[in-house]
Amino acid sequence: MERKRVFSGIQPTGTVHIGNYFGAIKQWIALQDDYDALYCIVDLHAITVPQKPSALRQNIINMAKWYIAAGIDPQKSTIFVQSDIPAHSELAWILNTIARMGDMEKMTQFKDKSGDGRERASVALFDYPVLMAADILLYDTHIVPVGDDQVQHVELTRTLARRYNKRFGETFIVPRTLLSHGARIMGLDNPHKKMSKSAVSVYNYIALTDNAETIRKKIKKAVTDSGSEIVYSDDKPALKNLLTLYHLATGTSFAELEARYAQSSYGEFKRDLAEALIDHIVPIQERFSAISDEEVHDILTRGAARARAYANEKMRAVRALCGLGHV
Ligand code: ATP
Ligand code: LTN
Repeated sequence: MERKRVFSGIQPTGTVHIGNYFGAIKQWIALQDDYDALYCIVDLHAITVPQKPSALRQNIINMAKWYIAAGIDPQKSTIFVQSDIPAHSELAWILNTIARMGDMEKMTQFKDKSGDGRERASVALFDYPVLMAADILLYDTHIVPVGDDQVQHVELTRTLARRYNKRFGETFIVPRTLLSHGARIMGLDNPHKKMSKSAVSVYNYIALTDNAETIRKKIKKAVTDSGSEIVYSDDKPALKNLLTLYHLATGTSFAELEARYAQSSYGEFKRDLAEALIDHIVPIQERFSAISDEEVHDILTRGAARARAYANEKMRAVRALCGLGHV
């Protein structure tokens, strides 16, 4: 029997942080054994805000290296670059014709990202979720593992799939979201907002490129809650976030961590947390440095060939159902 498909992607926009890693990449690794996994580097999404072309190119290569260094195995999974497959843009255009302004105006990420600059935001930033729907639907994806900020986009994808199927005939699989335990890692400087690569302060996140000294410094500076008890509770959002990171880096349960640190100060707890993160991240950094650009180019070329074959076939069916073209 054919394996079900998983699809996910990250924008090659510079910093990869532990929110991206624990919220997305880490669960991709677990899925690649049981699913036909496609992991994309979504450069067309990245240009919805201005990018420096030379930096974008480098970020694409680096993102592929992070995928591999973290444990995505190119023998098991298809790793590829979105813009290598023009069908993503073509399907996005077709889906634009069935997406409604009312659907799009509900999208909170656009509101967050455009903020006060709505009038100056690109049309592409507004349309971003439709391109994401195209990414997913093009490959008959069953499962989309993402952090919780993307759930609304997968919901839109489901709406568009159903609407298209109803209007033109059964074509797309209606996918579902898969959330991880690290689905929402919060900023170290503000536990009420998600950790983000577009944060103003570097003390918001721990990047996968941060060295041990930087990680120690950032964890030391991380905000904590009032009181001194180390407990996992909703009314202690900062500690909850730090305990989540500790759990994700080591696999130790919250109950065990609470017991271990029952008599400890925040300082001691943070020192151990920093070391746990360093132990987890340093081996990934070592693997990153060992991968050459040539190796990555080969992997991305092979990935694109596989993705293209599937995408082209799907687009032939889509065009025919819509009545596009002349043959
Ligand atoms: P930005 O914050 O600038 O929007 P980003 O850090 O969210 O960027 P993306 O490329 O948009 O980066 O996200 C890649 C993946 O990482 C997505 O699946 C997203 O849900 C996940 N992710 C991002 N931030 C977090 C976070 N703080 N916690 C958990 N998952 C996250
Ligand atoms: N919007 C996502 C990235 C993304 C994606 C996708 C994730 C683009 N296309 C398809 C899953 C499936 C984000 O991380 N901000």
